[in-house]
Amino acid sequence: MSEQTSDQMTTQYSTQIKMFSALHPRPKDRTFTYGTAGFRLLGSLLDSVVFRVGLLAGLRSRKLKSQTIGVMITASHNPPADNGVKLVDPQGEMLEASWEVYATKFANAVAEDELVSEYFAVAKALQIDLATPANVIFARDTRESGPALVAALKDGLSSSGVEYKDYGILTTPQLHYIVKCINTANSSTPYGTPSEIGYYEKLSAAFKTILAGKGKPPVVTVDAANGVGGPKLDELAKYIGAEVLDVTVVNDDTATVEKLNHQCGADFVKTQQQQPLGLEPKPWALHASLDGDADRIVFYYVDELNKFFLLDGDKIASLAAVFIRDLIKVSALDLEVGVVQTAYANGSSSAYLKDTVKVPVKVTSTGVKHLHHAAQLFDIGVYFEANGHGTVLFSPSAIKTLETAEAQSPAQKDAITTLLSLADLINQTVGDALSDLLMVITILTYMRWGPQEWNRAYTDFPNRLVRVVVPDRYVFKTTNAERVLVEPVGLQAEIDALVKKYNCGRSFVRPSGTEDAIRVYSEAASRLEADELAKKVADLVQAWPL
Ligand code: 16G
Ligand code: MG
Repeated sequence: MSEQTSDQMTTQYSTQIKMFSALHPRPKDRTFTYGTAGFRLLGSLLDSVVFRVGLLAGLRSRKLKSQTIGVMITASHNPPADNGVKLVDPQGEMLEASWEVYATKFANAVAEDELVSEYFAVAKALQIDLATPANVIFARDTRESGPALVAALKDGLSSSGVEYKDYGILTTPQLHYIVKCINTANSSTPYGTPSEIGYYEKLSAAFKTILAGKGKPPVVTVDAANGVGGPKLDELAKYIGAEVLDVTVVNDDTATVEKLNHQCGADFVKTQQQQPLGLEPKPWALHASLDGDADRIVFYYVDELNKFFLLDGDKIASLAAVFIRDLIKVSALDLEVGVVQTAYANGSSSAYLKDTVKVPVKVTSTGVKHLHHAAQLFDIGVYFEANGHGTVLFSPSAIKTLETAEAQSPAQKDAITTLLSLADLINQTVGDALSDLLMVITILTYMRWGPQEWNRAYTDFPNRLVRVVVPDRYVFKTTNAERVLVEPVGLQAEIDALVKKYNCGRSFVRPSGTEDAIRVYSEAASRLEADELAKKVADLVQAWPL
């Protein structure tokens, strides 16, 4: 292929893309947007979108000197009939934001001719040589619409001359992991073996190393939302061995498609603040729920009266921050751990981190890509959304410091090796429910804590999240990490006036990045106040003349 010129490629791709695109017609009455987590809608409407994502993935690879790009087909925690597609950049990160507009343009091009001209226009504008080889890998979750969408993707890739590899069914973070492994294989710091088995081997080895001689980990029961996380966690557990980790996976029925995320999984547990269907919690024991593509996790337990206690992303961030801060102290190395949260972080968690743990806390807009980039600015950056999306990033310089440190005592040596093993245990590409599960278990084992001790760090302020449907959500514009509304003008002042009337009141309004709705969040000193504040702000938004 490299012997062919760019002009020859232009003619060839133009013909092929037109021909294949005709097999994947775009639904006429739809506008598609590449949002916070890619394209997401009813699986039956996604055929043309996925075909076109294939075209864009190839261009992205060509632009980045043939590095491998990932494409994940999943709709995460959404209902079984939904599906979605998103791109993964070479280091396993989310697609660079500036490319989202091209994704949206491709998806909305009306006829084949328009799509082809968009394709060449992007190639030209970004000076992409179409004779450069392109490499893409992809995977999907367990949804029924997955195989047909994979077929559409393959057409998009083949029609534009892209080399691809199908990784079958994976969790989202497994695909991110493999993308990074492939692209770092020939570097001085290869991330790992680029396969599903390589993933299990890396995580299980780090887990066993870190826990050697540290006692028995707590027993854990995991609700896998009847999604891809179930079979994958079973597999990971085999590599770890039942003698090391006692984990029971429930809600692991991926064959009954309608069960996916149905009254179970991380999103259900977090939003309903209750245990999932299909899991009978044992008092004081550790339980967790994954979401449908296993990139989110929340933990919980019940007391003997079956009262439910949630340990969400904020609690995970706090646990990780304290643990890492203490290890750094013992290591006596000049490293800083910081935490990144969003406006949804419970105010009590932010206060605890700043005032008690005394670590820097940064707030960004919602969405993994924002948190991830902010976390990269710390030596060790802990980032979690309250909903359980998150991970801990170790900067290359922090790794170097740890690797070259000369320990002066056994305690210091232990702290340094533990930090290094944590960097292997925790997925460095994206929030990963399986990897986060092992991290939490590791920390609890070190601390000799059960979920109750973990929960003691701080008490959440009661809070409420309300969804408001408005004629046009794009009228709502925010600033300051989505905490302040700048448009519609005047609305923020009214919200502020309401908030002032409540003890420890806080409320913000932002347009959803994934649904056609506005979200209103509130928290206050009591349940009643938090509920009332949310209702009043929601009423205000609803009644605002647009
Ligand atoms: C997406 C984001 C998630 C965020 C959620 C907010 C990724 C991979 N996922 O699911 O992080 O919490 O959107 O949804 O970035 P919203 O904008 O509808 O409130
Ligand atoms: Mg997810």
